[in-house]
Amino acid sequence: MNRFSKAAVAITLASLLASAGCSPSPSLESRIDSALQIQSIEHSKKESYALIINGDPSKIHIANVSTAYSALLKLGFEKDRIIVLSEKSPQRYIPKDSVSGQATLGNLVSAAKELSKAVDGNDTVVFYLTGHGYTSADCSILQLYGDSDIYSADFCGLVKNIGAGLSVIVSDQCYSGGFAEEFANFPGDAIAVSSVDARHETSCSTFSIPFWNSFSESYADLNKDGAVSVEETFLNASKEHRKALYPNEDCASSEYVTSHVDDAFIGKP
Ligand SMILES: [Ca+2]
Ligand SMILES: [Ca+2]
Repeated sequence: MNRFSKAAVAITLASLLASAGCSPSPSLESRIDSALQIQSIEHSKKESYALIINGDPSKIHIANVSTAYSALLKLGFEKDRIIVLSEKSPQRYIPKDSVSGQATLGNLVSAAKELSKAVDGNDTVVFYLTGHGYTSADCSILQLYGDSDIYSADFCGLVKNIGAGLSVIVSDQCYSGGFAEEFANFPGDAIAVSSVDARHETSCSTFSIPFWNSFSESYADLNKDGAVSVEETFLNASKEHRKALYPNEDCASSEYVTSHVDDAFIGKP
């Protein structure tokens, strides 16, 4: 059984339990459905959505999630359009206005499915992946919560199915370059950045904290046009990352991969 078949079985099982009255709390899908107001959504509106994914309970990864969440709010993302899938109990540090759940493969597939109903070609979706990553047979893999993970190619497939006008993918786990590189031939507009290439381990926060914080720093606006773009915040984060990990250049070999676009702004101008 492949990974998606396993996820489909898990979702079916959850649906059966729910229909039998065994689940007192609303499912992740129904909570996302309600937060995004999918039934009454006006597709002509240009919206920004975010999906944060972290499978690890360590403080450093939870701090990454919180930093990304705060930065997205500062950029003008609305709380009810930020979905956070993070380890065991993200509701401890994510406000109720945002939907949160455990970062299992089943929940990730459900979140992507719900987003695909809300999102269309005039919307932006930002994905942030953090936690532990590893590699097997030259494939980059992100550890999810519990006994699950996702391969870079499967993740790229989920992003493709969501169908945003612009997809921005930020990943900082070890071997995360494999995730960024998946988007080089993406059919839509995509910018994918990673803290390291597909062949090395790295330190996540030395990249991601400056990445998320740079959006609101005037010094990161390199061309002085009044706003910090994705490439500008990437360049600033890469510089800080290299400085923090010096002299280990392999661990700081961050990547900036694009498809059909060179750079973009995210959030509200
Ligand atoms: Ca729209
Ligand atoms: Ca700028």
